[in-house]
Amino acid sequence: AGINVAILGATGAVGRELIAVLAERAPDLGSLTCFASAGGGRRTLTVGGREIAVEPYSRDAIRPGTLVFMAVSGDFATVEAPALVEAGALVIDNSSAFRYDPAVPLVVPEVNAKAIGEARLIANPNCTTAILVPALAALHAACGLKRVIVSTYQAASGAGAAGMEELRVGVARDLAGESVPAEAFAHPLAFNIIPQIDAFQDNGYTREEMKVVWESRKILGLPDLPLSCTAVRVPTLRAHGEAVTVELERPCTPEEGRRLFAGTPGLVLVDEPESLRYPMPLTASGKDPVEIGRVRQSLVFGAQGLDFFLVGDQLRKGAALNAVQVAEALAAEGTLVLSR
Ligand code: 11C
Repeated sequence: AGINVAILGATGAVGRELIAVLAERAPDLGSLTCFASAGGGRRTLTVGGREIAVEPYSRDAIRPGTLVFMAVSGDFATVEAPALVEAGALVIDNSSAFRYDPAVPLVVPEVNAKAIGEARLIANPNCTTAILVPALAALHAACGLKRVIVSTYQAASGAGAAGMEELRVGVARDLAGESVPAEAFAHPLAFNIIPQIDAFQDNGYTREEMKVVWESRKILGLPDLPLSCTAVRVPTLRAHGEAVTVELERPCTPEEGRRLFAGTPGLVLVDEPESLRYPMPLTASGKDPVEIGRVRQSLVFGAQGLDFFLVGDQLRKGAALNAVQVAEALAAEGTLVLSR
């Protein structure tokens, strides 16, 4: 019999993507039960042309041995994830509630599947981190990372289904000469860019920028890696772009960098400037691999530096796909033995 799976937060952008990714990659599940907030009552969702029943969540509805994907708020996960683990579930949590807890593995399977060990609660990283670390890990293994600078171009989907809808409505209203709403974002996003994602911290960086720092260091196992990030919201729908500059311990030519990226699981090299092919949200959206290209020798760090650009689907590798890959890693290691 297959594994029993539950999705908490099934009606959100990440929840819906989890349903789609599981249908593609794990069609033989024992069962899939979708939950949303208890207040919403019983309802149905249409995902990929299929009608999916959505149940109001209650802790007791999760049977021991269930694999639970949580796509809910950090506050909700803080309470429910440990309770479900205690009740015998295996939980993969998409929120930031447990990412910085040293006892909870934070996993991008291409990079640190081994960190999972015997854990029954695994944290899924922030989307911006998830699409970045495979390239950084490959560079570190080949040439040693010395310093990293990242600038992001983040899509509306990072603010969930409400963010995507606000952008769609905002563009239509702006074109009609009407006022543009700003609820999911601090300012109207249509025809704008916003250099603020999440709350400002005491050091002047935003929490989104610090997530990239904290999470990349933990996943790469490089707690002191000098890394800084500027995170910017742009009016695209569901794929984040990142301009990355690295300084390396050893020289690396752009050609070597391209070869390295082309051979790295989870990345697809799109780097043919002569035919105008490079990573873009329009080509990366809805796809599993992170597009990487524009690989250049850094004008600042010379032979030991590279500049490049990557784009990854925020809802796929940035969230749902990575979570399902964590489950696949558990299964591959034989640790997806669900009952204790
Ligand atoms: C954004 N990266 O683009 C955020 C969304 O920590 O899982 C994901 C937040 C998180 O707004």
